[in-house]
Amino acid sequence: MLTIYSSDHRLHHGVELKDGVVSESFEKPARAETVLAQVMATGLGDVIAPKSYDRSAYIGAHSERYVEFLATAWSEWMETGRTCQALPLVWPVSGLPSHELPQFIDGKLGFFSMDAGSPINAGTWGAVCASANSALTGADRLSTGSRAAFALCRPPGHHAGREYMGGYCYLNNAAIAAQRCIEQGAKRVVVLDVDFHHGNGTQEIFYDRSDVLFISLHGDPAVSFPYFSGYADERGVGAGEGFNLNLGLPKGTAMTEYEAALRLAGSAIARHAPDALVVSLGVDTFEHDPISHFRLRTPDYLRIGATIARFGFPALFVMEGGYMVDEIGINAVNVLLGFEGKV
Ligand code: OKP
Ligand code: ZN
Repeated sequence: MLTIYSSDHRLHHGVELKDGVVSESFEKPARAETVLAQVMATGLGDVIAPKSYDRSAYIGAHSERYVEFLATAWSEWMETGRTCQALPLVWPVSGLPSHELPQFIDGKLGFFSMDAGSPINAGTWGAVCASANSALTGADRLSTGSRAAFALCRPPGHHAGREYMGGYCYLNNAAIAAQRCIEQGAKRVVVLDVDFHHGNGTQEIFYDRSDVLFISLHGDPAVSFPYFSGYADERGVGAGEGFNLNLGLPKGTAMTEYEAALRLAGSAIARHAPDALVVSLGVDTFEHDPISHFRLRTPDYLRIGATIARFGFPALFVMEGGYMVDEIGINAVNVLLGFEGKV
């Protein structure tokens, strides 16, 4: 299986507000390096750099003004004389009267975000574009007949909505890839999200559409980030009604229950009969992940990959989360090896 990877991900090295202190984010460069090292060590296949794409390739999944904000946020932040990373600290929650776009950067940061988990620094936009371009390059491989590809994206994307960043995400790589598949002629696409966290951004982007079915297996939002999205009664709206499937799972979920949910996803995928399957591949479902609470083990990821292969559709795997740096490589690549039948 071909891997698409750019070392430009290193340009982005974020901070995180944890326990009242700003420290290094769990979402750090070593994550992608570890996955790449495992791709090489197992001989998964060739590794290529992403092609470059015009900013317009991100529009469709995102709004133009949001992409413009991401591209210019750091320079606007610097103009105010600050050199620390830019973090939002105020949000237009439903009780506040104005939902107009502010003119000042601190207001814009809150307007275009869901939380303070997506800091912006000098290298963020470069890394974000390389990440999205990796997913786009993978989508184009599928459109030209490949059976599978792996976009080793960093930063991740599935929490990013049409007009907001959050949860370490900026551009929604999987949604951008799914949209690209449609634009290149796919009639129907499925985005299957196996990251521990609900892919609220991907859900939002395709919520009113019937061409892209979104399915997510994730920790019950009553007790898991992102808390305000991911319930079973979110089934889509208008033409998209019935084309959104949330499979929330309880704390401590292990492979037996996980596989049952994956089989349910499989039936929904078969009914949709997609031309392409985009897999939001997070491995924060791992038993030792520091920010999640499922109990999947390293060999389980081989079975997840084999199960996805049996669905029988061309698949683009897009890297999302996974924070136990030592095992993230083995676990992510196990899914790909399982898919290839190299078990
Ligand atoms: C991104 B992805 C941890 C707080 C959680 C956000 C988690 C984002 C996960 N102290 N903050 O879905 O893996
Ligand atoms: Zn996650």
